[in-house]
Amino acid sequence: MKTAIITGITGQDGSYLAEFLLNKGYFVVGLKRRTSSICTDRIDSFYDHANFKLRYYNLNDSGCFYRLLLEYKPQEIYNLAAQSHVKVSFETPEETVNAVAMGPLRQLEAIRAVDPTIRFYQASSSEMFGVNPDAPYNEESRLMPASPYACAKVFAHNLVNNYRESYGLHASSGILFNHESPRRGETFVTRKITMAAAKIQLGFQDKLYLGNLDAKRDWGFAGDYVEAMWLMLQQETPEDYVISTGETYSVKAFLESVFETARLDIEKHVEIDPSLFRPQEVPYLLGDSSKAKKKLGWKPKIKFKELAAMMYSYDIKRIRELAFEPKGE
Ligand code: NAP
Ligand code: G4F
Repeated sequence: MKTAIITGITGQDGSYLAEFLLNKGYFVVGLKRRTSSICTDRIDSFYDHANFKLRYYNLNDSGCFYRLLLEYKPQEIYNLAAQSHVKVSFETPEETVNAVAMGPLRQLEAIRAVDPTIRFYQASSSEMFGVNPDAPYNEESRLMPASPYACAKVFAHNLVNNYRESYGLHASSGILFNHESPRRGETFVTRKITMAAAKIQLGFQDKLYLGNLDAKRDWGFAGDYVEAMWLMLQQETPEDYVISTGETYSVKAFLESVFETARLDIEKHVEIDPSLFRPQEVPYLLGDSSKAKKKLGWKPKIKFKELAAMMYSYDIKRIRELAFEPKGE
């Protein structure tokens, strides 16, 4: 039985990847940082699985990572942990860069020392293309990061390449474009919109405040994207891959799609809040994942409209259940 370590297990991608690997028969060690509230909602469905173990780890903690490698002897490591919110990275740049850039450095050093045959996946991001005007972006496109988060991701991305070339590690970066799901963090724009629409529809909220509606993103479904992570580590040769849908839509288009499904009036319920704009914006992201299609045989299954409808229908069902379920005796 193969063993995989996943950092960031409590996040959106960590939970989908763990389910995917458990279904493939892996033993999965999920790493969670200590938080004052337990926060295991996304992993409750497999928390008690016989082949799953939850352990503590923080991206700052090198010694902890060495011990985990020695204890579990994994064949694969997926580094998904990060302070992943771009706007927050302008407010907490040092914490973000320490986790996002230095975390993978510490992990790669541990792999090199403990077992250089371990295969490593790094969660790189389309944010790294930043303000590069020449979309669509592929693996060769110029990186022009526009936030502390993206600068740190570029560092980690280059480092993976450096450790691959210098030490022969099987280390790959997936340059993933935005991917969403009903498990998306509630402060990212898609989930903020679907949750607000559900609450407005059920009478629990009146206004939704948003920032820049003109930004365009290449939005896919997280459940599709974790398969690509796994495929990268099954290749004989480690390489980097762009993972995207090849279609781009504005924040406004996502809002319109959800509000149309919810039969809500944007004019009545949505207001622009200037404090939600970023010091520097990434205006346009569009990916070209031809390489992943050709070499990994990967392609996205769920596209924009279906994704928006899926997220809204999950939120309205959940909020209805939370609000109206019987409270017991
Ligand atoms: P997410 O939902 O924000 O999850 C991030 C995970 O990292 C959470 O489990 C979080 O723990 C953990 N974490 C944060 N700081 C940590 C630290 N110092 N030590 C240990 N764990 C820490 O992010 P996601 O959407 O699943 O994304 C997964 C990865 O892909 C991230 O690296 C992200 O930057 C990258 N990425 C995401 C996208 C996307 O569109 N989703 C696109 C490209 C790249 P808590 O639960 O305690 O906060
Ligand atoms: O949903 P967002 O916060 O995602 P963003 O900044 O694109 O970053 C996400 O995708 C990256 C991959 O490209 C990941 F690396 C990163 O970890 C994260 O998962 O914002 C999307 C767009 C932005 O242009 C933002 O300015 O929506 C705009 N926006 C407008 N109003 C808003 C809001 N974003 C947020 N979070 N909240 C708003 O109220």
